[in-house]
Amino acid sequence: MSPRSDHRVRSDSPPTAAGEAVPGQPGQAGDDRLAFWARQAERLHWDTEWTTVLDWSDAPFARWFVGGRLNVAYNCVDRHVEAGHGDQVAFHWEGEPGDTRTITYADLRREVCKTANALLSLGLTAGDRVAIQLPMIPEAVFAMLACARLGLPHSVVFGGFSPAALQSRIEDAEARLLITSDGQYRRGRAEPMKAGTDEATRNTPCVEHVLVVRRTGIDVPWTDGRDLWWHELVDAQSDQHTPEDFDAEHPLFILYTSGTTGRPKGILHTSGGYLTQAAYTHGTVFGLDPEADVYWCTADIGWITGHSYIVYGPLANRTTSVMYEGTPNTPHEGRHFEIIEKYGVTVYYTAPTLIRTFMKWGEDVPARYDLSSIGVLGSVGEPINPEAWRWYRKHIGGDRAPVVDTWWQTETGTIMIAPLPGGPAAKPGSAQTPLPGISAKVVDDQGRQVGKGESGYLVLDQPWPSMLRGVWGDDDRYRETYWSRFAAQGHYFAGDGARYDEDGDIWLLGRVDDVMNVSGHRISTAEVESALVSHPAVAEAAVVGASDATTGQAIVAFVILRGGTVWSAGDVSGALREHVAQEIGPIAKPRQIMVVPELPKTRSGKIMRRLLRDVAENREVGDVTTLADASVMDLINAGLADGS
Ligand code: 6R9
Repeated sequence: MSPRSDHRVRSDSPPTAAGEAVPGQPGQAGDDRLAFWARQAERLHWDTEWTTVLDWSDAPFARWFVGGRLNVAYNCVDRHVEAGHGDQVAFHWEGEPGDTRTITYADLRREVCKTANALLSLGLTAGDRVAIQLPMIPEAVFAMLACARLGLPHSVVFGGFSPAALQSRIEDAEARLLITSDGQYRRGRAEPMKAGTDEATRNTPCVEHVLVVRRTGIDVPWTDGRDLWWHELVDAQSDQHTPEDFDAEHPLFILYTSGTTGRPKGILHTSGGYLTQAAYTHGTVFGLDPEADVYWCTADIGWITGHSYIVYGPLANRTTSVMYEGTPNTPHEGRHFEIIEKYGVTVYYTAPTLIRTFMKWGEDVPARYDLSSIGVLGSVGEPINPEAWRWYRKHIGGDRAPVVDTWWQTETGTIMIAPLPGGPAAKPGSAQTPLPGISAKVVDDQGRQVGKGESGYLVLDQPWPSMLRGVWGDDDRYRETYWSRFAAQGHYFAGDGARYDEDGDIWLLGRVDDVMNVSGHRISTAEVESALVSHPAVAEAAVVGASDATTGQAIVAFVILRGGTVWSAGDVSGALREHVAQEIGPIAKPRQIMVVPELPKTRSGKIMRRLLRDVAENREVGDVTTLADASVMDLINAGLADGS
C-alpha cells in the first residue's frame, strides 16, 4: 500500500458532512472521511489538539490524531463531574443474588481515583500491563478506568476462562499485576475464582502482585507479600488524583481473540482513535441521549463488546447504564425483563444466542413485564436469523422499537456496519450499510467488488480510527492475518463472508476461516484441536462448527484415539469435554465428540473440515474427489452408524 500523505487533514480544516462511501472511489471519499473523523474527535476533551487526522504512511500501522494528547479516564469520568453531572447515575448495578449498587459519576470518579492511587502505590508506571479477571462487578470498571487513567494497558480475561488460558495471556503480555476476586456468582452459587488464578500465576514470575476483590466471601488461598485485598489497599487511598495526558496512540488495552491458528492473538487498541469511534458509534447507532436514556448492554467485560459498549463508549457519552452480574435465568427466566422494567431501560443491546434462548423459554415470560420503556434494540456477535429478529422486535420491542444489527469485531474495536435508527426500513437479518465514516466492500477472490445479489468476502478498504494497531508483540502476524489476503488492494480482510442484496445492502454470512462462533464467542478450531490432542488418549483431532438452533454454531470434534485406549464412547466423550473445559474454558466444550478411525485429508495433508461439517450436520457428504483416500468418509460414516 502506498503512503497517503495527501490524505492528511489538519484539525482546523472546516468540518464537512459525512460524505459517505462512494464505493470504488476511495480517494475522494477519503478526504471527506478524514474531515468527518476530525469532527467526531471533537466529542472528546483533548489536552493537546492533534495536528494530523491520519498518518497511514507506515500502513498497515495507523496513527490517528497525530500529536493529540488526552486522558481516556478523564474523558469517561471527570469531565462529566466538572460539567455539573456528578449526581447523574453512571451505573445501576444489579448483583446476581439481588444486592444492588448505584454509582453516580461523582462516585465513579472517587472510586477510579482511589484505584489509580492504589496501582501507583504498587510502583506501576505508564506502559506496564495489568491483567484483570473479574466477574461483572463495579470493581471491574474501576480497574479498567484506573489503568486507562495511568496509561497502563489492561488485558481483561473473561471470567469463564481456565487457569491455562489466563496464564498464557498473562505471559504473552508480561503483566505485572493481576486483579481478580475471591469468587464469582454463577447460577446462584458462589464459585471460586482466586483458586484458579493462583494456578495461573504459579509459573508467571512477571506478576508481582495480585489484587483481590472480596465478592463472595469464600475462602481463598493466600500468598503473603504478593496478594493484597482490594478493600484494604484501595479503600485506604485518597479519592483525589490528577490525570496525566497521554499520546493519542498510547496503548489502551490488549484483548485476546481467537484466530485461525491455535494461539490467541493479543489485539492492541490505543487511545484517541478508539475512544473517538467508541463515543461516535455508541451515540449514533443507539441515538443515545444522556439526559433521557437508560442503556443496558448485556455483554461481559471480558469481550470487546463489554469494553466498547459497557465501559468506554457509554461513559464517554455520559450514559446512565445498567450492569448485571449474573446469568439470565437466575433466579428465574424473567430476570432480564424484571431489570428492564425496574430501571426503565430504553436501549437494550444483546446477542442473538440470548434472543434464541428467550424464544425457547417462551413469549409468556417477557409478556409478564412492562417493557414499554424500550426504544431501541441492538444485536451483536453473529448474524441474527430473521426469525429471532422478528421475535426480538415483537416480544421485547413491542413491535415498535427498531432493531439495529451491528457488525464489528475485536479487531475493528467498535461498530462498523449497522442500520441507523430512523434510517430506511430495516431488513431482518441484515446489518445493511457501513456507518458514515466507514467504508466496507464485498469482494471476490481477486479483491474485485462483487455486484448486487452476489457474495464474497467482507473487506474494509479504508482505515478507521478504532482499528487495531497490531497484534501484541507480533507485527508479522498482524500483517499476515489481516493484510496479506488482499495485499494488492490494501484491504483489511475481516474473515467473514458477505453478500450484497438487490439494494446494495450487506448481509453477513458467517466466518470463512477456521473460526467458530459459539453463542457469539469466537473459538478457533485449532485451539480446541490442540486442547484435545494434549490429552494422552487422543492421537489426532479435527474440530468443526456445526449449526445449532440456540448457540449459532456448536463445536463438534472428531478424534482418533491412540492405540491401546480401551474406553467406551461415553467415557471418552465425558473425559475429553472436561479436558477441553480445563484447557480453555467451559465455553469451548464440544457439544459432541465422535470417535473415528481416520480423518479426511487432502493429498497435501489438510483436513477437509467441509466434509466433517456435512457429517456433523447430518447431511449427505459433499464432493470427496480431492481426498487422498476417498474411502475415508465411508469408514467414518460406517463407524458412526455402528455407534462406536
Ligand atoms: C463484536 C464481536 C467478531 C465476529 C465477526 C463475525 C461475527 C459479530 C455480527 C457478526 C454477523 C453481526 N459477528 N457481529 N456476524 N452479524 N452483527 O462480536 O467481536 O468477538 O471479535 O467477533 O463475530 O463473524 O467477524 P468478536
